[in-house]
Amino acid sequence: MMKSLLYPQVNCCRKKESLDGLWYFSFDPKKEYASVIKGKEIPKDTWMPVPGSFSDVFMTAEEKNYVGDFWYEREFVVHDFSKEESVFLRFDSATHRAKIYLDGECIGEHEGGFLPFELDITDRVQPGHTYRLSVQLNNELHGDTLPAGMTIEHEDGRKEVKPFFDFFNYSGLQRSVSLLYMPKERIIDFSTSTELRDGIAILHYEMIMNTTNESLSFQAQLYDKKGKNVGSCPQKEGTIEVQSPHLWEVGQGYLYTLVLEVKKEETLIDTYAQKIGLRTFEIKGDTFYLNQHSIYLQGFGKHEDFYLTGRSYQPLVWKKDFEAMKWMGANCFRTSHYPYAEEVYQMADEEGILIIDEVPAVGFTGATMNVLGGHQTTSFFAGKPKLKERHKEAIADMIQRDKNHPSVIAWSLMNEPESTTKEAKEYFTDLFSFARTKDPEHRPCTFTMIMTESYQNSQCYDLCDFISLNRYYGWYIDSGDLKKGMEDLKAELKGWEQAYPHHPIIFTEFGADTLQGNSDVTGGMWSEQYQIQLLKAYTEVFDKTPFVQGELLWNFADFATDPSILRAKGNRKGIFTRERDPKMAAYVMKERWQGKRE
Ligand code: BDP
Repeated sequence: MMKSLLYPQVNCCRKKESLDGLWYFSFDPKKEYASVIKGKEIPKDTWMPVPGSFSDVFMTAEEKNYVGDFWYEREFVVHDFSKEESVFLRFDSATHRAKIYLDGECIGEHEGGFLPFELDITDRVQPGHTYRLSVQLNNELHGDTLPAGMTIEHEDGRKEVKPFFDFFNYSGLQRSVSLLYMPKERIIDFSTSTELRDGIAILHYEMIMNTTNESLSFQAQLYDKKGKNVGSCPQKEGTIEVQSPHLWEVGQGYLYTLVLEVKKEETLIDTYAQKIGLRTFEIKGDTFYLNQHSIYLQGFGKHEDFYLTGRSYQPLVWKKDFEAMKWMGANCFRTSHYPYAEEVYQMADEEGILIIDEVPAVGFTGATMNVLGGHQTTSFFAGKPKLKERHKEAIADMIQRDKNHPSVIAWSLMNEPESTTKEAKEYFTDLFSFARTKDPEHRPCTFTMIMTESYQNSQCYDLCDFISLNRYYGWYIDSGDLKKGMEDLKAELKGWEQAYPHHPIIFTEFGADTLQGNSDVTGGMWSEQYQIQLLKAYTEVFDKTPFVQGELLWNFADFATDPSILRAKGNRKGIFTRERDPKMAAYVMKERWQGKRE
């Protein structure tokens, strides 16, 4: 049966209890606890807040950089539930893989650290009883995991992870955990899409049930922001026409509420409500159209990353990030390099900010530093059936989870993969056609291209609905030489115009590492001046190139990475510092973006 990834909801048919808070926590370097857990508790070494990334709270390198198995454990009580209800454990994410134990018995597992999963525990629990919930996590990376990397085992048994990507491998229960009580016969998914015709918005919807019971009846109701009913349809699948619709727009995230109802005879047995936006997003020729008007994308590549709290979902940090993005006049961000917490998309819906949603397919070059050694002659994709299976599952789950958000306008299926070989071509072709079957709204699909690959050598760019370039002219290439850098940038764009005409190109990454407060009147690399000069130079070129339809700066804020000769306390390409103070370049880009190029 199809899984359900619907965001947990509390209403007259659905209940939720949060299991967030303090859990016991233990590292398990020798993988001992799984075999002893039945009947025993894991050692209560220490405790850890959920949601949280464990690394930055510790005082030793061993703990911070721990790689291998580790455990979270707590108890919970099951409340009364009826025969018509089922009980589930829901993990908003568990990074990177998890085995779940109830009173010492393994009841399920999940691979992949950035998407939710549910486990049905109805037959294992009784109302009023207390249960021990133990979660065995593992944060190793391998050549066939998403994201990709490698794990080395040292002689003393200590494991070390080498990510094939440029962000710290934070892990743990980084998002919420909850206990859900839901109707046995229920809505497990639904989809929506909007059509605009002669000033009328036509909302298409479809409910997916976990039952084929033919005696059920269905109803969909649409309410505006004031709570006024603006349309309804008495079917499982249908359309609702909205006259004079209030469209969802950038900066004006007007949201209607779609209420889905299921009745058995006259009794309401399930209901699910979600805020939705009425909007269209299309590509025609080399231009993006939001609600049939052209739109230029301006904003950031981001990370889920903050001082101390690592990659864990922190609503206040996100509130700050949205305020900062609005302050700058940004209208878009990419969820580089993994799907973010579900609440982030809800916030973007409310704010009217566009999202390019990316799966955790990063590091598919097989190099520990993608910017230096990313280009290889042998294919990363040869003989990796497991990787493709996992990649498809992540794409399917991301699309299923995020498809009803008006903020989501496109899917990014990989960041900087090797795309020059015949194995890559086969892999990508299969993946792109798979993704295209999953989204009822048929959003555009893309992958972001590494600097060493372009129209000359990539075999896969023609699968993209729009081209996404990560470019570092003036930084990794033509370092410190913006004149040469811009000549190379212009030459590349000219080449693209010939090779793939009538398609939009966006810059999903461009930027320069910059130490806040490092002022250099001669504009040397790493200075605030250089960051400004580089961004100005790129954007001047963009303004003269009509098919460049978007600029997403790398990165919104400085972020944590593994230490290396290229990284001093992380990647410093942020327009904001890690603490969210604007660097001087923020004011320059703010002025540009508030001038609104559309
Ligand atoms: C690109 C990657 C990104 C890095 C960035 C950089 O997509 O994850 O952080 O380069 O080097 O290759 O700053």
